[in-house]
Amino acid sequence: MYGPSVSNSTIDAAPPKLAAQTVDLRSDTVTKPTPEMRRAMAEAEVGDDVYAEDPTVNRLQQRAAEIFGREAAIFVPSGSMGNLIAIKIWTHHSNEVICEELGHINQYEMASMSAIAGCMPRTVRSADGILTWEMIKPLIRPHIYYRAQTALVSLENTHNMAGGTVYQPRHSDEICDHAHAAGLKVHLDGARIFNAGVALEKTVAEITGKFDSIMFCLSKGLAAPVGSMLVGSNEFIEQARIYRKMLGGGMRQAGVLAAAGLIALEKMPGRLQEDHDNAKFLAEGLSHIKGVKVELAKVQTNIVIFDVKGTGRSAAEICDGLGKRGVLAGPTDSHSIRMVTHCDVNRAAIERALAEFRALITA
Ligand code: TLP
Repeated sequence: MYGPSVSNSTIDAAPPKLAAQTVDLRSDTVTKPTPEMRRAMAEAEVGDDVYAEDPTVNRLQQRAAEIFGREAAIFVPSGSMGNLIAIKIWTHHSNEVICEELGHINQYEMASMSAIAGCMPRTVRSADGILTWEMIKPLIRPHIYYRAQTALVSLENTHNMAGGTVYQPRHSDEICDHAHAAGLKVHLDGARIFNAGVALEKTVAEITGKFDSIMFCLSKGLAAPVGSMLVGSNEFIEQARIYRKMLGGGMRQAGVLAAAGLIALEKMPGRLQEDHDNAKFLAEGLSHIKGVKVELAKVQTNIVIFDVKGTGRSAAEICDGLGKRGVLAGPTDSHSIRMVTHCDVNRAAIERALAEFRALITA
């Protein structure tokens, strides 16, 4: 997709040539805008959003704030920028940010928290990507002037590289309560928070109420072409507006994008259960293939990460072979593969992916 060809990671794979019938399971970022989104984009009322005069962007921001039960929200070009803005607001240079080791902010955001916000990630590894206060507490630096100071805890829900795992709200609430008592802010990388809400049968407001800031993506399972939202207090969003501009993310007639975002927000969460069901079906099917190991209990949302060591082939070899058969997936390391279900792959497409996988392994 992007990056060099010498690589063993999902998102660094070389760009494939896509045939019409390709089953693209590399990510839910590949989702295309729906026909309704395209119509809304064509008809969107627009203005200059740097002057806060784009009515469609303003509507999207207001709806996002309402849905999350917060004072305000801001439309940002990407999830990565949203996370960075939050880190920038909650920290000073030389602070530390506690996060899970495989978290997106630590692995896939170009070290922006260090390069731009001047912070160090302080990481802890958790087998299912889910942190507890017991894991976080020992990582907090003592208040001594000659030690870097901890400023922020950042959680990821769902946790992408742990396979779409979900925080039980009582655990994330508990982390927020303890962190606040310790004088720390808590940010949520909720790129896929609507998937978590669906899995928990709770509203996103219910499961994010205690966080100081929330980033969520419109451009993943919700299928908007571009964009993410930052949500929080009026004061936080005012500061976010300044940093968004500083980072080059001030957009002008962005209503054409926000129009798709509004449909993503209102209409798409209601269909995510289908992606979760397809992920379970996929995982179940994979688990019957010789040499493949899937932890079915970990498949809670729309991401399936599975082990192929037992096939005697590397993850890259398998992805390469699948690609030639019209099924796209990406390695997450030398022996693991990630497949992500979304609205552009239906049950028949999943069945085809499984059939091609079986044929590849037995060939
Ligand atoms: N995730 C992408 C890749 O960058 C890995 C994917 O294919 O899953 N937080 C989380 C949890 C994410 O998964 C992603 C993107 C982001 C943030 C960043 O969003 P964008 O791509 O909009 O910057």
